Amino acid sequence: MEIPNTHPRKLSLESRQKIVDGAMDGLLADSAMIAHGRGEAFDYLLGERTTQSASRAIIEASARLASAVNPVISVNGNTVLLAGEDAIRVAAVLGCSIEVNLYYRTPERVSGLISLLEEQRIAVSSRGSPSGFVGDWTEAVGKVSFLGLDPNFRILGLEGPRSKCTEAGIGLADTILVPLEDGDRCEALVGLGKEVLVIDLNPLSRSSMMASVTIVDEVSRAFKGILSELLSGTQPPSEWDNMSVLKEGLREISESVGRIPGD
Ligand code: PTJ
Repeated sequence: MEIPNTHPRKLSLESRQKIVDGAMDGLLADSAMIAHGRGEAFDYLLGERTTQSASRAIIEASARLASAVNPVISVNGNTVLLAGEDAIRVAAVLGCSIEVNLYYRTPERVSGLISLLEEQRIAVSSRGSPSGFVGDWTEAVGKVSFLGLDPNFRILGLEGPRSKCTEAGIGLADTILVPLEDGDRCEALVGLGKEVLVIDLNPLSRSSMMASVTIVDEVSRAFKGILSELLSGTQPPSEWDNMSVLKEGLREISESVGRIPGD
């Protein structure tokens, strides 16, 4: 359905449609719509904007990604549907891999999501380089590896299929960017000594609280913010008090009262 540009909830309705289409194509977990609805509710409370505290977290996460030796971007079903192209742009700038790592893992979903990423790669390449990028964009985008199909490694401290990952990706990574992560896996990755950078609209989720840096923002907005930070030059990582930034996020939610979403 074509949504007119003037519709105040256009972006939100388009995101919903991506999730509906992804579910019909068998790419998403059965509970993906519940997760999306929870995210939408928090985004509504935040005023559907990147708040000041989220901007600070984007700057810090970008600094840590830029200074990482072996960064990787971990994606699940919702992330590929909502922000796959944005994730590929960030991976191309960083020169890192994207690993499909699912909570509700089936080989069919992993291969379906990797096929979708391959389609998105073509679109990202053909739309040209983002402003500030120096180098051969087509080559940088072409070099991004999509991992996850043949897991050969386990995340220690986690039971079952969700512990499966690849050694070349999450296994050897020192820094992992994980949107919409689950709390247990986040805790296990932090326990392994990795830097875990989470994107989650819910500042009270276990992953938000467990992460090294939490970006309380919508996944596609957060990736766009990271891309722009990486391309404008990052500072070295700083001392970071994640809990105080999460509290600031909660304060910003209460300050959104009176703001009309879409404004
Ligand atoms: O694809 P899979 O199998 O890995 O499954 C993915 C889901 C998302 C279904 C699974 O990880 C899950 O059930 O997640 P949760 O526990 O519901 O957590 C999702 C978190 O992401 C919640 O805290 C939501 O607020 C948040 N969230 C949802 N949509 C967005 C979001 N954060 C940022 N941007 C969004 N668009």
